[in-house]
Amino acid sequence: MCQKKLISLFLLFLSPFTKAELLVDVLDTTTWGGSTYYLLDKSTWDDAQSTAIALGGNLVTINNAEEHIFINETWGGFSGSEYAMTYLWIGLNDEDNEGEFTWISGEEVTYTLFTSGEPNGGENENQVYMWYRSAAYAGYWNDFDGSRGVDYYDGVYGVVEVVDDPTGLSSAANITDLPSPHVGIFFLSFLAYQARRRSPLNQQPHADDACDY
Ligand SMILES: [Ca+2]
Ligand SMILES: [Ca+2]
Repeated sequence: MCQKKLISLFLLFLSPFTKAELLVDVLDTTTWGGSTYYLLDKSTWDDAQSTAIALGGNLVTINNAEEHIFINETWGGFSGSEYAMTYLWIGLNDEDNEGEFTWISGEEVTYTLFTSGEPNGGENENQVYMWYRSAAYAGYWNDFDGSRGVDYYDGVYGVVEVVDDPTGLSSAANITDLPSPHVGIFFLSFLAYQARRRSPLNQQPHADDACDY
């Protein structure tokens, strides 16, 4: 076999790795809070997640209200954006254990925003979207059948998150690193107690020493 043919065969072998086509098209991208986000075309939840992995991330993990608001204002149904979608897939699901919702990224669940009456789908609805059927829904969440993302009304569009900086606002690592409010209140109380003990007023005998306060 001539050398040219060998090189062609080698390039053909490499092509799936060098020209990886995404399963679902990317429509838009932006960055926020230490992550890069992609809006995918309408698809099933599984195809959106496979595409997210190919992009280096997962379907979005919404760690806090700020991240929810960011998505509302970027691609939510009433954002005014060119890509304002009625339904957005997120990474929350209860595929493994019915009723136990987890993030596909593996990050811990620190925030949820199911709309009233949801989740209600039992074993028939194991993936979650953000909902903008009317302004009143404001992106509240609904468990749904992940296989129905293409033909369901105008489709369900995946939101992908690639975490670039785990200490950013977009990540659970940022949240778990914060001391709990209880620790903060205890610490402030301790400081106030110490300040009071050291106050000159408290170092002198006082007529009201016997009083409770
Ligand atoms: Ca539901
Ligand atoms: Ca996130």
